[in-house]
Formats: sequence, C-alpha cells, structure tokens
Amino acid sequence: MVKIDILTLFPEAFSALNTSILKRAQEKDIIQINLINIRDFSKNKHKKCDDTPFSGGAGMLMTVQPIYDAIMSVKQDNSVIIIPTPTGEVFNSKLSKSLSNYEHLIFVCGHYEGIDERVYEIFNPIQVSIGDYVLTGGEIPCMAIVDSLCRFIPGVLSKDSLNDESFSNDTLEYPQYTKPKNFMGYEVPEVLFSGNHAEIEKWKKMKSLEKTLKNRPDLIKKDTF
Ligand code: 6GU
Repeated sequence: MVKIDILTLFPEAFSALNTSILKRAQEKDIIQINLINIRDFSKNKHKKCDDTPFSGGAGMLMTVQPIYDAIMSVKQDNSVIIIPTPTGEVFNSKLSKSLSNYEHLIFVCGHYEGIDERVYEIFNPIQVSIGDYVLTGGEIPCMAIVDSLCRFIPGVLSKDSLNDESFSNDTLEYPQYTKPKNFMGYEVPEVLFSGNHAEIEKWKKMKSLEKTLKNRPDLIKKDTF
C-alpha cells in the first residue's frame, strides 16, 4: 500500500480525491490518503500559521514552526517530501511515474505567497510545479500530482489502460468513438468496423501523429519521419 499524507491549511479542498477511481483504490487498500491540518500544529495561541515576509513585499508567508511539527508528526525513514510550488521542476508523466514507486509520500501545500525558505533548507523536498502560471495555493497542484501518480500504482487502473494513452510514447492519444455509429449524421470512421487490425493500427498512429502535430508540435522528435 502506498501511503500519501497531505499537509494543508485547507483539508476540505481535497474531497475530489475521495471520488471515482481514487475512492475505489482507497477502499481496496491499494493507496491510503490522509489529510493533516497544519493549523493543528501551530504553537501560537491563536493557531496562527502565516506572517509578513522580512523582505517586505505583498502578502503573507506560511511560518516554519507549524509545518515543521506537522511534517515530523508523519515522517518515517522511507518518506519522500514533495512541495508543490510554481518555482519547482515542471511536472510530467515521467516524474509522475517515478513518484508512484515510493511507499510514503508527504505533500506540503503552501498557500498565500508561499512558505518560509527554512522548510526547504531543513527537509530538502522535491519541488514540483504543474506549469508556467500561478495558482493561489498548492492544494490544486497537489491533487493533480496525486491523481496522476496514483494511476501508475499497480491495481489502481484496469490492465492495459496505461499503454496507449497520451504521453506514454511522446505522442497524444488517438480519437475514440463509442455507440451509436451515427449521431445526427456524425458517423464513426468506417475503418474502425473493418476488422482489419493492421489498418486500424495504422489509422490510430496517423490520427495520433496528426493530433500531436496540431496541438503539441514540441513533442515530435526530428527523427519521427
Ligand atoms: Cl505547484 N503552486 C502554485 N501556487 N501555483 C502553481 C503551481 C504550484 N504550479 C503551477 N502554478
């Protein structure tokens, strides 16, 4: 079982992780997701967890003490600490797959303008961004990262689901159709009913390449052709 501890000031934001495929994975004890409220660890009499930056500038920073104590309350010898931050390494399928191999992940979700740098100095966490734009906190990125890495944990998805999907071979997935064959005159491509597996494979490769060229030309290596 992969254990995932999520440290956050906003545990209520994470209900999406208890839905659908991840809900089932938790029920089957393939993964365990625990939400830990950082505020519970604040030694301030008002349970304060943020303060103004010494450098001046806008907004509030999360303070080191509550986060330090929250991490120490769950940290084991085999724990890997991940902090979602726009200044981190950009998340992708390869990083997602590598994170799925650990037994214990601790996510620390920053909010406001970020986290006191000493949290990074003390724990040397993996820092991950989900793209070149800024969100109001690490909660939504954390959910994206957890959802994605859990898909690589054996037993979470049905067998073969990972094989053809986008990014599994540096291309985007081909289009797919289901019933009915005809919807208001919009037809499913005839080749998919041909029974000719070689032709169908060729069609999938072409469509996949077409889509990648149109939407993500940066993914196509020069030696593809
Ligand atoms: Cl991980 N956090 C925040 N706050 N904004 C982001 C991000 C993370 N990744 C992209 N933008």
